[in-house]
Amino acid sequence: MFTEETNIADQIKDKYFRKFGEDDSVQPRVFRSPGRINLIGEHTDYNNGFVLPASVDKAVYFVISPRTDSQVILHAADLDETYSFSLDDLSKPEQSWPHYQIGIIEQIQKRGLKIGGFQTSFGGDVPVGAGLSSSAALECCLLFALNELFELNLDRFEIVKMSQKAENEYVGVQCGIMDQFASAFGKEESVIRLDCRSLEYEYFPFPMKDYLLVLCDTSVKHSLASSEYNTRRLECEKGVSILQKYDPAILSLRDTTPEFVNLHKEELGDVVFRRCKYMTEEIQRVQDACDLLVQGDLDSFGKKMYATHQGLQHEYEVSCPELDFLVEQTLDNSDVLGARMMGGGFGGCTINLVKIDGVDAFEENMKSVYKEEYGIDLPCYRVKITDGTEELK
Ligand code: GAF
Repeated sequence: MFTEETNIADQIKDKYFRKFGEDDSVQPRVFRSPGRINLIGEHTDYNNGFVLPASVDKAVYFVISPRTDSQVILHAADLDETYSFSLDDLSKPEQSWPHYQIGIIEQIQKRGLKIGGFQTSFGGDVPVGAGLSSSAALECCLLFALNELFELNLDRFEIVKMSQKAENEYVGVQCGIMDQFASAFGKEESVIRLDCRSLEYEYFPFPMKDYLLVLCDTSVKHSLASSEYNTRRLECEKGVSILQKYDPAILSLRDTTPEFVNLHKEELGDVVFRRCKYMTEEIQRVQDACDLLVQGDLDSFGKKMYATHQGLQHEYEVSCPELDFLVEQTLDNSDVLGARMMGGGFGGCTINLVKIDGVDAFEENMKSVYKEEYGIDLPCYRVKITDGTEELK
């Protein structure tokens, strides 16, 4: 992974020139797509609900040029590994890192769009496996770049949807649309309230003058992550199929309420009931949290973050001991307004809203207790909210 000591885009550009040589007639172009955080609204995207993500100052960069043949040369600059193939053969290689890029090319071809060969060095500083969605950043960045290079005329919505499809169909992860949307539509110092059904969105200012967002990275990823993710989706679908017998207008959990779910508790059964309860409450929580942001009431906003964690831990059951431990450690710290696990779960980061004056002490304490409990050095990332996918000129 690259560090911020020198400009990361320049570091990757250097690697590009070392790999492909300098050609004065064609200057490579440079694109950036950020990783994302999510303030509130977890697992709600595939239930057609609301989410509140933002894109951050940890990003993926592609340094890229078209070629005159139909070869694609992908150079993973941080691993210094290369994978080459022809646009006529999109078969899946054994190593997994090229799957995201090939998935994007497959989507382009499925839409009947034409691109030529290209060569690229790519990399960045989004920590992999930490729940900041480096995969969505990779997908959006490459598709955005190819859209510019080959004049495909795709708008940002199409870029988001095709990137999600690449992940669903080629990579094989049944993710929702939040991560790709946040990476493509991010805006400096703003969080995005996204309606995952209509893709209508609104920016809410989230200036970080007095507070910082700090991610504490458990550095674990339990193997349950992807199988349990798919199971949660099925459990939600099961809930919908039961509830719509009583109200045919319920097409997803977005369309119902905690009260209605409660009325059918027995028929839903313990597990599906708890999934539906969490989901309907969380979708409402996003709306309430946005009202609190408008009122400038960050104390109450932070309490909502804790409520989300409770729901994810006990009702949706996607947390893990390391995440619960980190959230618990913040409860007596008056500098922390809110904390919760972030992303799909079973590892990755907690997100913490911390008073700026207390951040150093907060990090010091978290690192020390985590080391004592798990023997692991706890990476902490202070993230800033930045613009989404763009070309760097
Ligand atoms: C992962 C998925 F990719 C997202 O679509 C979303 O469901 C998230 O988990 C949970 O909110 O990041």
